[in-house]
Amino acid sequence: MSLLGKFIDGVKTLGLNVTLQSALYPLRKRFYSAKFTSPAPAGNAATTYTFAGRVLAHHQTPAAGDIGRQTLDLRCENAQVQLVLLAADLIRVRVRPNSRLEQPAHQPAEPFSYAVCTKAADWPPTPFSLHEEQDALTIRTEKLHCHIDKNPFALTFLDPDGAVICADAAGAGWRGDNVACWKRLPPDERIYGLGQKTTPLDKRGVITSMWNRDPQFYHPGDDPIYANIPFYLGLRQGRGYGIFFDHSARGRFDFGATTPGVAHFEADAGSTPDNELRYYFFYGPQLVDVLDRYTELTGRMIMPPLWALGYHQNRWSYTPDSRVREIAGEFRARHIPCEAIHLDIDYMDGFRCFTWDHSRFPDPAKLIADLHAQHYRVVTMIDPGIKVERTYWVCQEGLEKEMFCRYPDGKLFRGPVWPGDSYFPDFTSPRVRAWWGQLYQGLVDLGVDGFWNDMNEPAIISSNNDTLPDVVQHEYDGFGADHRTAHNVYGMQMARATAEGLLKLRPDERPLVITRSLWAGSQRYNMHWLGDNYSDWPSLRNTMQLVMNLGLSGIAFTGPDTGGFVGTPDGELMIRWNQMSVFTPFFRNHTVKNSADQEPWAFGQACERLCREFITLRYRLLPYIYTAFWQSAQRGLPMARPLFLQFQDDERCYDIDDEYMFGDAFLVAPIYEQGARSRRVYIPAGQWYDYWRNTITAGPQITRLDAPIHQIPLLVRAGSVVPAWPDMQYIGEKQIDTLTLHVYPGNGVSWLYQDDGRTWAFRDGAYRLTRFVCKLGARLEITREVTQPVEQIAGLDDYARIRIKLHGLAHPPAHVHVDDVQIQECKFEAENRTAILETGPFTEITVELAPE
Ligand code: MIG
Repeated sequence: MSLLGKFIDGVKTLGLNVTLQSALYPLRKRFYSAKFTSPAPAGNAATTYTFAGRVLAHHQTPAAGDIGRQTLDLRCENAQVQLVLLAADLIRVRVRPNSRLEQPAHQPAEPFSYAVCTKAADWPPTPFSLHEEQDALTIRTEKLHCHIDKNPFALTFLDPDGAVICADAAGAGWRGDNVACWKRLPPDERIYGLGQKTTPLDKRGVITSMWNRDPQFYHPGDDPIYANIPFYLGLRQGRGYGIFFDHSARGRFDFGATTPGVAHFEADAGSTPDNELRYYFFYGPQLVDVLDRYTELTGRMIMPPLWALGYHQNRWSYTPDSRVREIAGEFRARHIPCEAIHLDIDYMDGFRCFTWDHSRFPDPAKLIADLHAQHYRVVTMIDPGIKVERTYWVCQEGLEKEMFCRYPDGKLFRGPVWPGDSYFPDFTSPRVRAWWGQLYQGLVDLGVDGFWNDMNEPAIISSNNDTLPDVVQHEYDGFGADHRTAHNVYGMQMARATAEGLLKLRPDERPLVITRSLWAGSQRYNMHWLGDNYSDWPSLRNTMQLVMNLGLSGIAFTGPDTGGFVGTPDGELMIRWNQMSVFTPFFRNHTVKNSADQEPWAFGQACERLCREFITLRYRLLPYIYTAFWQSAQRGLPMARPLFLQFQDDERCYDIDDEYMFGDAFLVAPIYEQGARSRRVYIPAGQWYDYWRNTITAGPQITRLDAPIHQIPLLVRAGSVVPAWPDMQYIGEKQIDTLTLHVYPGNGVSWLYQDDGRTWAFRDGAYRLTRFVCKLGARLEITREVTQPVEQIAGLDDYARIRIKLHGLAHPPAHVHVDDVQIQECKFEAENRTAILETGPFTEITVELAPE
């Protein structure tokens, strides 16, 4: 597009004022950067690295044989190194260049980090032994050995049998203000994680940046985008490990792209408090255990309110209020389940946060009350940028209380976003977070249920998808840092301010905060959506990689704009996308401003019917999906899991990124090609049921599964018990007294987690956990065990009746006993290969299967 064309386009969406400010922003940014960046000190230009050098002395605390927090300090030629054993499979490494030891803001004894919530002192003591040889030291725990070469200093992590898990190449080094680290990357190792990455799951051969960025629409391969997390998993020959580089500063990973066989990390860590290299090494060997530990260190997802798992409808923007009402009415009239309607930026008065446009929304309280009466939840957007305008109360307050980011000379930073030139709250200040949190009071009083934090990379609207200049200053919780170091945590701290504010304003309710930018540990405060994708097939396919990668980075709760944001899908894409989104953690339809309608009924009757069917399926599966959330909140286990997480010994799973497990039972293989009516699927070891046909397939094998337009290829693991609800239009529509258990004969353990779906009562034990064990031998046995007392819990369905659906039977069962009483009534549906029986809360069911 010509410059003029771009300009005209910009004026159409942004208005003349913002377009001009945006066009001028790069100049302004250059001016301030030049003004405040002192000529680089000699070291900054350094192209060569310095390394720790020889180990001169070491010191162990506490002394050998004592139990306590185990620390090994090493004095090297050029650095101080400290290894702290936090657990038998977790070691923290700090390398502090001698040249930086005297820096005034030098790292305190216990390093500050926005990611880490379990501090060193909080870990229980771990026994370890230290062995010294002439040229080496070795730390040994029951799970992990760490070999330390003395000349020069280098680390090798080994398993207790002596197999190398991960070894230093050049090890830790630094140049100028940067810190860096090099590890060996054997040819058969896979690398996963790093946050929201559009590249294929395995990151070998990739150079990728740690810099949260609004790409203004992205395609597969675009990098970096909104949410980057410096944590990766390595997997080789069945052994999995993890490394978390605890640096929020602008950074970069290079997995063998520049030097084959070497993985390289480097961070622009000049500004305090990142002036040391610091990383955490985790060993599995199971990757699920690495994720468990990683989320023990950086925190786990808070349980979301149940309504968050329903279907959400959005567009940029539903306005005026009559249009919102119309949409709400349509869903109910058409019997398409829907839980929440989102209000994008146009509900605000001129994009001023915490205000309403009263011409379009004259009575927000009434609108929200009416939507609540129709059983909808309402989510509103809030951006970080606060319009520069004396008469606007948030701006006024922010100025008076000094809440906004500044340049080194104290001048306020301004940058153009939706409302035009804006100030940016410094969310790295506890004071600012507390202030921001209570700004939500008005929206909470109106009854708004959930909050959506956009643009918090932070994004500036300009010709090159900009952000704040490096020289902008941040409080960084008392440590002080410039924007290079604060940038990546900015969005995380905004979402934290929102979540913490909501906890004060509505202490009994679990908050729902949806955010676009993330950093390590964000899972403690918010969920995420995938941002501005395209309405095309490659973006549908990419969703799987994005969701899996985020899950492997601690962020389990995310999902795409279903149907795609930019552009307009056709009916077929819409159907396929909805089929997949049933099996992504977050399920929301959203589209860009001025695009064609994208509601499920906008593509004709066939599409509407199938969308209805699949959204209804999502609601049926809610007890199963909620249980998967609970598992994630317990152990950091992603909900959408790459096959290798479940089948780590099967190397054929290591590169599969177009199918995944959703929870324990489902293997999902979405259709991502136009016109495809079948697809190739890798089926891992074990017995699997075709969800649609109830036929049995055995893995491992590669097979082709049929996918007529009304079906998504879907397998269920044998031995699963999948709990399900009746059809409903919204959560709470029905008092549910019958729970359906879909039983897929085989051997396995399944769970059902229940709580009130809303409050924190579960933390005091107000939850119910049921364990189902399926055993298939001469007969099928299903046991049900409630592991948490069954007293009445407010808001909990009791399931007086249980309907069992036995799948995959060629013949009616010969006998069925429920708790030793023979059941006469057992309905058999030959065409569905299903037997159905009705019972109550049982302990054991045995089924005598008829011979095939
Ligand atoms: O510059 O609020 O990703 O979901 O609809 C665009 C308008 C700002 C970006 C978000 C998108 C949202 C849009 N926002």
